[in-house]
Amino acid sequence: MKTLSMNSASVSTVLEQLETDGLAVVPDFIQGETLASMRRAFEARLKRLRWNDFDGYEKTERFRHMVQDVLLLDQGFMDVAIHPLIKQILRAYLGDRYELVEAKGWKSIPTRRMFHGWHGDAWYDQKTVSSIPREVKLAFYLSDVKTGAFNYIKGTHRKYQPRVWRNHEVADFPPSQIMNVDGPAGTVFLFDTSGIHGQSCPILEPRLAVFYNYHDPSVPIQQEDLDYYRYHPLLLNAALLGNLSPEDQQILGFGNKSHYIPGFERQPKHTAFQSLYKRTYDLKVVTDELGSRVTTRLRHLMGRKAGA
Ligand SMILES: O=C(O)CCC(=O)C(=O)O
Ligand SMILES: [Fe+2]
Repeated sequence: MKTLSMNSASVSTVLEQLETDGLAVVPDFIQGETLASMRRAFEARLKRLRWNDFDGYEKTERFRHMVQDVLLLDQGFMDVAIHPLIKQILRAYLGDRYELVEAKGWKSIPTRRMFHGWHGDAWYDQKTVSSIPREVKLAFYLSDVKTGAFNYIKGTHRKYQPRVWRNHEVADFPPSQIMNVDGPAGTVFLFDTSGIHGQSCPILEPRLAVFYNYHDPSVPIQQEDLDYYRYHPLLLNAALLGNLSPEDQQILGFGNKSHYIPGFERQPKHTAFQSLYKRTYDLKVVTDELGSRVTTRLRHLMGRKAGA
């Protein structure tokens, strides 16, 4: 594929960096019309909050507008997720049983506030799993990133159970160990999520970034992610699923019901606000309908008068 580029020589470099540093960057991986089309589709979702019959972003925190299920959006999102060289890297690092378990992105809103500090990603049930199971995120930027870049402390992967790290703890690592992944739109990076990482601060311009999450779905998930149905089976777009190999189907979780919760209902939140909103909107639907009936009647009457 012309507009997704990585040569096979760099596969071994990426793997080596992933093993030793926990992070590897592939500059200019997504280019040209593929990149432009992905960005257009992503920005269309960022135009408004998801509501009623409008797709859009979710807002559950102040400085991020979340776009869920990006594999629905454009062929490029699918092609990156199961690119042959990416699969080669993931298979070597994660083993044969990995799947893509989450594909979402967001716009970070400019701020000087460190709203999402240093951490290793918590995802598995630490009460029953004592090892550190492997998980890789593949991330890419859809905007040029100069500030608010992804930061990673090299070599901290596979050492600590994932948790939030305080700034004073991170200050103990030499600054030379901190990788600042800035770069133009289309930059791809892969990281072992157990390493210490976070978005740097300040963020001076909006940042568009997408994160794909790959791990073995048979590893027990922590309770809060089960409650939220975070790793729901991927939502896919039939138009974008041509030519999938059996391996691709496995990576996308075809037929795997292990994370499927029939009839799932998320614990409701903001219920008073929602009911006020619903009643106001119900009223609007009724007044709109009455208004259009009155207009039709008036037009009818005027027509009769003009004809009389
Ligand atoms: O937004 C960022 O740069 C950090 C994201 C992050 O921590 C993650 O996806 O695990
Ligand atoms: Fe993270």
